[in-house]
Amino acid sequence: NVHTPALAKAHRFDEPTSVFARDVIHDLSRAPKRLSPKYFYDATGSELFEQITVLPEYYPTRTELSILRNRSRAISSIVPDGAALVEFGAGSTTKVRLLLGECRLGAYVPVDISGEFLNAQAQALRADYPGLAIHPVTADFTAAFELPEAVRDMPKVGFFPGSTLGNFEPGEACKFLKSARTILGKGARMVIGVDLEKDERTLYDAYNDTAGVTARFNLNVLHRINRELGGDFDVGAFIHRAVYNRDRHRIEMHLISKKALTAEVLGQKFSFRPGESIHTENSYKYSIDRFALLARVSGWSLLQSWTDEAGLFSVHALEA
Ligand code: AVI
Repeated sequence: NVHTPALAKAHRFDEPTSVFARDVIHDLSRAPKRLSPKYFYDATGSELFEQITVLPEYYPTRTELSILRNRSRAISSIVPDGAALVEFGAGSTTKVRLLLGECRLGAYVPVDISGEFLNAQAQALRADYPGLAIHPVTADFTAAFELPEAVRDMPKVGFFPGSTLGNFEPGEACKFLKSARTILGKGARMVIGVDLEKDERTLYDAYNDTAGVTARFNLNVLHRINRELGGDFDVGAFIHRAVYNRDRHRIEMHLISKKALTAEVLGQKFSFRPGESIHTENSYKYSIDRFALLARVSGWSLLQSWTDEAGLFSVHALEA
């Protein structure tokens, strides 16, 4: 499992099947080169992402929080009494806490690949909401997983804030929404946060902050390869580039090699031309209509959408 710190700690290069190693070798062997954005989030990357969420230029987190806060009653009204709220990729409990006051939940089911973090968060939530049944599930939420037996007969509501859906390719986003529908079952509902398409300047600035945190976040994936896979990337020879691709409705993040160089990872050599890119992330931006279409082809219908006044971000209620 790629999130298992054991790989990082032990530097076990004898694990050719480790998913991280396999993906890195495979993705750097492609033309053009790429790396999956899921590998941003080791301990350092997760900390850098936390810093991104409070940057003045990075509007998504604070805007989504404002929508959840200002519309908590309306949003919670789609959650039936006694429902199990299943949060996909429950990082921190900040967002769900905004809804808990307004819902009479049967249970809260946070699902995350990192069991340790999940259990710590659940513990803190239990202290603040002693009456709430919390059933954490350690699983990769993008794949099929079983809901706990205790919530089997409860109505289900999925919760997927953070616009993480935007980091999925459209096909993957559809696959995830279909899989969520299967996991949650017939008649389920879902509350999902989605970043909206907007003027290019705002988008550009959000991924090119003046403090350089996003650059460090992007470059950290090379440090991670060096740390965990014994790579020898000259990280200082790469620069962060984030551009908006209007035709494809997405911010693209790249790491650009400033010069001709070679990096070795697990005995494999990768050569870079000056200016060559590793494509590290896409962050898709939706219009309400394009999101409604994606939801529809994925087996959901759009019940309602909420946005902030400036129309920067959206929160949607879906029904299976
Ligand atoms: C987690 N995800 C929604 C962020 C985004 O905006 O796509 C990741 C991120 N990448 C650069 N800055 C933030």
